[in-house]
Amino acid sequence: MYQLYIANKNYSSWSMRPWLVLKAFNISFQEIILPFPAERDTGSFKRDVLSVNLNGKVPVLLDDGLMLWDSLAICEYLAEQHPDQALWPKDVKQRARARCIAAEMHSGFSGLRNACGMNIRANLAEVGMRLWQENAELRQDVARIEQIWSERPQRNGFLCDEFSIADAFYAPVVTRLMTYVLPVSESTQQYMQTMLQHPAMKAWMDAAMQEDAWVNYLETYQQQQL
Ligand SMILES: N[C@@H](CCC(=O)N[C@@H](CS)C(=O)NCC(=O)O)C(=O)O
Repeated sequence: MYQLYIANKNYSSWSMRPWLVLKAFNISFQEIILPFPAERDTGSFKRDVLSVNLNGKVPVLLDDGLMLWDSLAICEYLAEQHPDQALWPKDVKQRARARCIAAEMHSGFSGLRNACGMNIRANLAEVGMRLWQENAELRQDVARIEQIWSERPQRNGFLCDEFSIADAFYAPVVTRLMTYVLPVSESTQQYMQTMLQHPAMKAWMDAAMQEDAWVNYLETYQQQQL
């Protein structure tokens, strides 16, 4: 059986992507959570990840002696291992679009990623309002994401018709738009609702809300309430 190593569901956006793909397509796997430490460079997180992956990061997928350490490569591998299922869209044009869309996320949007770290539990509306006024790179990234999302086919509401790896790649953006309450269009809000109703997305978000671990170095905008 596949083993997927991930970190906290509240904070780990790269972990979220392959986890959603496995769940959404009912592929059985064992989930191994390696929680981030409360303070940077403490605890056993680094040592535990390094024991499976010398790159020192999650997600990691293990399959029968094979170790994969990159979220997009993991999803590509899963798509190849499960050709009967449409992890990438079956339609060749939608599949090509889905790959472009996922690749753009995988290699870009650092303005959004750096300013608005994933933090599903948090409500950072005031921070979001300030960042929106001050940070042009953030506004540009969100505008580009909204453009990509607005080009989705209307039939099923997902980015390339049915739920695919492309949607999994943008799932952490959905949570960030909620956490920071960034001003987005009605069409964007509709896509967010479509995603939030997906059972795999719900399962991840519910689990994230249950977590209580506080990772200080990922809480850029909040003080821990003791
Ligand atoms: N390009 C990698 C990024 C992986 C990554 O940055 N993972 C973060 C967690 S979301 C991590 O493990 N950070 C721990 C660290 O840098 O010490 C991927 O796509 O999987």
